[in-house]
Amino acid sequence: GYRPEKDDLVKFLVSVRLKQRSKFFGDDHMCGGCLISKTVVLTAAHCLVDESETVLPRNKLKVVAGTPRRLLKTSRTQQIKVKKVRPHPEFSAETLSNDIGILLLKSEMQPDENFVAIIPMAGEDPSAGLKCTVIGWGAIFENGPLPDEAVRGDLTILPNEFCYTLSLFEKGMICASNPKDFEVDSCQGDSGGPLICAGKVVGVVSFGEGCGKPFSAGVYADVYYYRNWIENNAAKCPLASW
Ligand code: 4AZ
Repeated sequence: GYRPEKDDLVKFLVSVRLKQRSKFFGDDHMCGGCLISKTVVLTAAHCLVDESETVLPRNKLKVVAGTPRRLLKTSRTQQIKVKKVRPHPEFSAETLSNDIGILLLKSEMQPDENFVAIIPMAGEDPSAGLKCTVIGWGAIFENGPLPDEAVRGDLTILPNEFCYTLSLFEKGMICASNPKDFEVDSCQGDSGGPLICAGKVVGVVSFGEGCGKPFSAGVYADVYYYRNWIENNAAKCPLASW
């Protein structure tokens, strides 16, 4: 990825964290996510279950917004506990199908012009060639360290004919890469974070054949494909317009 001077997209990114047992340790960044309303976080299902696909208890999780730096709490940082953990019920850790989920928060995040913003979801099927940006605190290269500052990378949505050449690719998924620089990619720790195209969340970081491999691509859950499940499961929490 690259690091622009001023990031206008980091306000859309939240950190889904695993709470530590001791107050002497910071909470661990586990996954990215984004706010689709003041109380609903969109993320990946694989962030919300353990190895045996058991849903994580809500009291083990929290969501941090307004934190462009992963390790630095500021006056803009908002941390909220989780009321409901809802991975897609048909998520499979084996095939990675339906890798999308939501967290309902115990109280509202307060949008703040520069640091915390709600993102509208895609209102149509993404087409090949669409220019997008992925953002997260994921590893800066395969098996590399997590950055302190969120990193973003510019990607292009690829045609389905190409995506189906990737292992495990199936309906409900989209794939994207940067054909000019294959090192620009999502990676471990970016999972659950948003793939943003024209100001809307189009994908959720899901998986890949490693990170940054030439002629490969990252795989994302297709937000528009799952729109009805998302709407039904965010019930009673009004969402930003489609
Ligand atoms: C991961 O391990 C991961 N290049 C996420 C995204 C990608 C690869 C790995 C896509 O969470």
